[in-house]
Amino acid sequence: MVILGAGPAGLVLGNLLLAGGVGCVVLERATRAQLGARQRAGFLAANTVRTLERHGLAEGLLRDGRTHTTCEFRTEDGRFRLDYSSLGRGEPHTVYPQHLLVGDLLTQYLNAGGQILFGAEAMAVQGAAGTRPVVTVRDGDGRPGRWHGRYVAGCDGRHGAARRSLPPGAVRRHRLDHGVSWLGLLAEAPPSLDAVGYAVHERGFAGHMARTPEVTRYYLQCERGSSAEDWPDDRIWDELALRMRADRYGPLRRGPVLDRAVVHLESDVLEPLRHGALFLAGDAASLISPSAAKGANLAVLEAELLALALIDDLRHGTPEGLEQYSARCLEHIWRAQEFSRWMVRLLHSDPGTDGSPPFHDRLRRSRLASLRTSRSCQDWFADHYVGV
Ligand code: RFL
Repeated sequence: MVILGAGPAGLVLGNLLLAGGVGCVVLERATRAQLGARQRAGFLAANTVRTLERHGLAEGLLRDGRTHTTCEFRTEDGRFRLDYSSLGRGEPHTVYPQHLLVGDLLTQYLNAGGQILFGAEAMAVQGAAGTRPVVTVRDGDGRPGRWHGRYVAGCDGRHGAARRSLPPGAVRRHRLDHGVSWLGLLAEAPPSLDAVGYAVHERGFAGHMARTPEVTRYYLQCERGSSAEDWPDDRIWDELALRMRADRYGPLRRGPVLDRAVVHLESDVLEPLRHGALFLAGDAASLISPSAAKGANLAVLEAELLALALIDDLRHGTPEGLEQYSARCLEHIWRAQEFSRWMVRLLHSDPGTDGSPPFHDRLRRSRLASLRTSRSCQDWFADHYVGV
């Protein structure tokens, strides 16, 4: 079994396959140091934590992760808080930075005797329609190589070799451009509030998410086409303070900006998530906007489904799980996509295609008002906000 990519999807899959007695190799383009330094997600759903716990992969996050229960909305109509852990199914998030999770998964994989090649870039998956697909690779010095397996798992993200190797017409790609860009940044500063902060302002959206006691992630909606260089530290902090209404609700705790990048909010879903012997999981299967923090959670869920199905097929000769893999994942993916789109429209005015921005803006305010006042809307929100 050949796994492309050592992100959350590839490493959960690798660990579960090893535990299930299926041999595999992980091919990872980055070096080990690069992998450990890539800070991305942080909010893990209760279901994700249970999944990792079930397979003995949650020791680090249970020890060092922090429970998170509340979000705060700051709008032109005032401020309100939702303790989502006491709404709906009543579940919290666990905040545990993705690079720490990836580090834990990697350590466990290696300790279990797992094989991984760093600096090995998969170039293409060939012969996926047959029973012995081949992955061509190039190592850090440009030397070519080839890996065979009964199956290949494409866990190498949206720009990986798995997607590129799909022949035209083999799968459909459904795509949505949300029409919004965010500057995502990590600041070496403690969180400024004990909640996820969502600020809706006439100058654009601003978001606040705790990562660790020393590091906080912020988002700032920015002009399409703007670049990270347009945003020096002072401009970032002044704009965050304005949009988060720091004068009214309390100052932000400032610090040096460690990392900044412009993210254009887009989503896509591939259908089906399989071409012959090639299976897709994580961002390679579906890209989801970061508005609802679902990407890493979906990656873990899909990796578990794929691992159990592969073990059933390869160890017990039962192929049904593999046949159902795509349909089962797509059900979760589309629900997450729907909620993520709803979040975008809660936090941004949809420019619309019908020339009536003020109408869409009133709809956004009305959505927020429902969330502020309606218990059933809050229960629905909590279930979708935390669940995958
Ligand atoms: P990854 O993590 O991108 O890992 C893919 C791995 O494949 C390697 N690779 C290759 N290896 C070999 N050959 C090739 N040709 C290769 N091409 C690529 C890469 O080096 C990499 O190591 O994909 P995976 O495993 O599917 O995991 C997906 C998640 O990383 C992603 O969905 C999340 O980070 C999304 N996301 C969030 N998700 C959450 O659940 N909660 C969050 O709070 C959250 N916050 C975020 C996020 C994504 C963000 N960005 C990057 C837009 C915040 C941000 C800013």
